[in-house]
Amino acid sequence: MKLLQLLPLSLALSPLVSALWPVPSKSTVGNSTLWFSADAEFSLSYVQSNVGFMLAPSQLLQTLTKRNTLNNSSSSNKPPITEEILDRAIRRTYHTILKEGFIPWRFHARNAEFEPTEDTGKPVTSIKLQLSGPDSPNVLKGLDGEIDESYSLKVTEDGEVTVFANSSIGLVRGLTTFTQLFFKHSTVKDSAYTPYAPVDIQDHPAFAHRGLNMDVSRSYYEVDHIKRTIDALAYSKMNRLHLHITDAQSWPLEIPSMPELSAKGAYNKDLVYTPDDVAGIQRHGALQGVQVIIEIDMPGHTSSIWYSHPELIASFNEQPDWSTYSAEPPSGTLHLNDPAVYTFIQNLLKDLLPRISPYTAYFHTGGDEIKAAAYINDPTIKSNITSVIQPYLQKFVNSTHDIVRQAGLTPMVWEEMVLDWNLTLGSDVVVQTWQESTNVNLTVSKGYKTLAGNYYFWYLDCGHGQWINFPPNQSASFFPYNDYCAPFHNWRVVYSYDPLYNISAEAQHLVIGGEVHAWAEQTDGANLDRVVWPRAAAAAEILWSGAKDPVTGGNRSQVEAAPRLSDLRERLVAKGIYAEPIQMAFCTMGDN
Ligand code: CP6
Repeated sequence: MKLLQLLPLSLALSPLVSALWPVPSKSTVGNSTLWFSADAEFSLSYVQSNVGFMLAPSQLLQTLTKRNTLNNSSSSNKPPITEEILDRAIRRTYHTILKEGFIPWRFHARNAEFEPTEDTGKPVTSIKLQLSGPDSPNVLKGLDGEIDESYSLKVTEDGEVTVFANSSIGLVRGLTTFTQLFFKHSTVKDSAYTPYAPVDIQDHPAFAHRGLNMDVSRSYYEVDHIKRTIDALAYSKMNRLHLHITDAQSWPLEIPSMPELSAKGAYNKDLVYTPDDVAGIQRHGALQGVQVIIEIDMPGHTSSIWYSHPELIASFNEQPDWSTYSAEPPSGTLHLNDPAVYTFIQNLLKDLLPRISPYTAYFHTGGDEIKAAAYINDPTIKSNITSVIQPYLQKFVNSTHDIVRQAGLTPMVWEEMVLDWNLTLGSDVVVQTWQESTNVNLTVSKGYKTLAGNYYFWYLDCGHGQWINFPPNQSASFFPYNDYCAPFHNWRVVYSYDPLYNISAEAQHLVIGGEVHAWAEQTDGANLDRVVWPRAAAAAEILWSGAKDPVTGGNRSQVEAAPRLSDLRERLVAKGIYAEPIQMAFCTMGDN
């Protein structure tokens, strides 16, 4: 009964542009056709409205478009980074519309003639990118609240396009939306059309931090897999890739001044991320407004350090009762009160942080799933009593966070640091929750900036039926989180989570966003896309557009969302992302 009532209601209230994901804050569209083609003549200009001059267009464009007239000007004082962000955004826009663009046959009645004929509508004649002022010099670092990602997009019936924003990243978001207005034509060569002109969109994100946590320690991913994931994140208007780059099972991160760490701790000498790899990944992301945040998980989840520094690790690979000492085999934790560990962390971070800080404002110091029993075997603690361990943990985290701050970065931690261990952290620290939905309320009540996203709703790798077959010299065992990390969380589950669930109006500003998670015990390059996409995009809409339908005040309608998410999925597939279908063509195709 309820569903029957919802259906016509949601159709009546459906957002005006059925193709857009995530749904913009405000949009109106018409039903005139406009064409976009490689042969169309149009001008392209960057305007800084407060300065009032034309900025030099990129050389690149001339190779991408044949007869376009470009407004040239040498009076540009646009920072080179803004130039590079926009050059790339324009290349992507062209490529997405003209090369990747998909034919939406799945969304039309069987055998329908749904496409405009060549003589219908006008061409896009100009695209004007307008910035209200110069970018912040920190535009690549993406400190929450510093980069304004809002934009407005206007497309007139005469084919004039204007994207206006307060930062180049806002223009990136606006151009992304622009591409989603277009469909490739099945017979008119190198052409795409929009059936929606005129268009007027005003858009801004609901949450500042919209991310994916990707575990690249349990499984190694090729650099290109990570970059491809970043492209899909940006296309869904996500803006953070959290790389959980070290864990108990492998240390793939090369630290030049401590080469032994990855030489001995990686699965193989080829399965490492070099400083160039990391910088390349970060730059690839930052240029599209996706900051890559590196996590070194500590003091737990560190047994991979044992392979190079056994003297720093307690309770290594305790068998068969590893679960007394860790959440996952092999057990092992850094000594907590050991000057050698302090020196180790200092050297590690002094090497790593200056290399990553140009491209991110954050550094994640981990802190999840510490088992007190592990410190019985720590010669510097020799106790499993929480109250004995706690002051040493506090000191350890204080020291680590000071190093992070000295590098100009803001520390992030997992929720246990404040909820289980009751540490007192700086007011700058971002606490990432992952267990009960109600934990968001607990961390904001303590006054911490908080990230939402928990295993019931936003763990994308759940549902494999998690077993771990241990290496032959160890005992096989049932993997404990099978019980709660199952079943598979389909897109509706992901979409039905509200980061602001149960948060009072006064505390909501502390929920700065959230992350979906791709743990990698049973994910690698072969299934990455179908594990992450399009379900990460379901979270992307919650984080960009908000979980609540502004009209009904209730959760957003899954009935309304399904065809739009299907459309986004087609666009991801067209980009080379092997995203899963969320339904068969029949469901959107309807009857003749
Ligand atoms: N690894 C690390 C993990 C998990 C966490 N941290 C995890 C816990 C429970 C589930 C899935 C993953 N594999 N380092 C928790 C933050 Cl269900």
